[in-house]
Amino acid sequence: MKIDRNKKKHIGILHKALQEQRLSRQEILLLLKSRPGLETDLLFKTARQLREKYFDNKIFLYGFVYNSTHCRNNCRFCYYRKDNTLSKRYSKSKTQILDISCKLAESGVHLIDLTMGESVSLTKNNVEKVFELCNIIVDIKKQTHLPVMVSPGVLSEWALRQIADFGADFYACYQETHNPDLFSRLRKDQSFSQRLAVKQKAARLNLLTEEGILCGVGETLEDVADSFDAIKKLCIDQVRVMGFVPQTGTPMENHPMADVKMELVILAVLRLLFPDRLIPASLDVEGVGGLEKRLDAGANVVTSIVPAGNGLAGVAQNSLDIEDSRRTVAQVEKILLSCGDYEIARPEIYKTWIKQRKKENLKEKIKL
Ligand code: SAM
Ligand code: MD0
Ligand code: SF4
Repeated sequence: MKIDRNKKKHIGILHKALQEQRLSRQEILLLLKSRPGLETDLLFKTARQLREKYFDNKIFLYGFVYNSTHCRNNCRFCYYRKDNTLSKRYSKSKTQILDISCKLAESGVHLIDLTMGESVSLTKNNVEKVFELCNIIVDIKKQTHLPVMVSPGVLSEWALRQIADFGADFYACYQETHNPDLFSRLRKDQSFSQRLAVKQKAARLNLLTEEGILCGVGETLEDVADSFDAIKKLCIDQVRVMGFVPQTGTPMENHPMADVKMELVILAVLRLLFPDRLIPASLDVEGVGGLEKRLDAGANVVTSIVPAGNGLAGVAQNSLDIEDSRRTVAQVEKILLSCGDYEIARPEIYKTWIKQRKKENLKEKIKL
């Protein structure tokens, strides 16, 4: 019977993935079409098995510091786009950033993610502003003894070199889609090729890199498969998918929220294709209520942990679960315990992973 043949095919592909054999484009597309029920159950199970192979049951936690919500760009999906008069703008001082980072470190996160709207002065190589950021990176590292990720948007090679030299560990910059047409609709007036190339440049400077897919914004499954190919070529260390959340005051405010089931399927396929890389479960899409399902689909990092009482915003969910202290290590730990199988990793485990990846990248990325 046809149904049985499809089921057999599906199981066969998952078996191949578990053995870490290369999957064809057709096989990947079939996985992306997994139907809810048995097919997604098996897909998620395979993703968990691969995660366990490389990370055991250990979960990493990232503290999120959205230090400036001013932005020069007009991404159609984003609450902080320049033209959105409804979005609250703030810029935290160095003292505030350090204070928040220390609180996050004390609470038990493994990394501090310093994120900001794309600033005109940073992109234009304003030396003073670039070194201001570099000094913040140095001081966060000195005071928290934690690795630092920076998410400042597209930077010049010179600015990237400075942040690398001053000790940043990770550079995050999400393409959202690897379909240039869709990109130009989403990130209007921004260069597709520059945004892609900046990750390669960062990698050559031995920064670890994060790439991301935004789903539910009009992409096809072929586009998602293209993203997987592009990510493979980039040698990415952390890879994410986030479901689109409509934002008031933006051109996409009436566009429906992404289908969470699809986000989970993409997340699981990412785990199959990048089994030894970091894959976030972001609290910035459905808050803490969405954590368990993302871990069940193969994620191994909880991102967007935000301390209350500091006037900090999230990106896709600017306030959800923040001021009621739910995006905290304590809450996340409770959820991990209630799920049964997970454990927060000891800080050394994360640091060792980072060190090891940097070493491997030195070899791999020389070829880029
Ligand atoms: N301004 C920098 C940039 O754009 O690279 C740093 C901010 S970056 C972390 C913001 C990311 O959050 C976007 O790249 C996108 O993937 C995600 N995001 C923004 N708005 C979103 C929305 N409405 N729904 C889901 N994800 C969103
Ligand atoms: C997150 N809100 O992890 C953050 C953000 C930026 N590096 C990450 C999108 O969900
Ligand atoms: Fe600015 Fe980043 Fe939002 Fe785009 S996604 S509008 S660059 S903050």
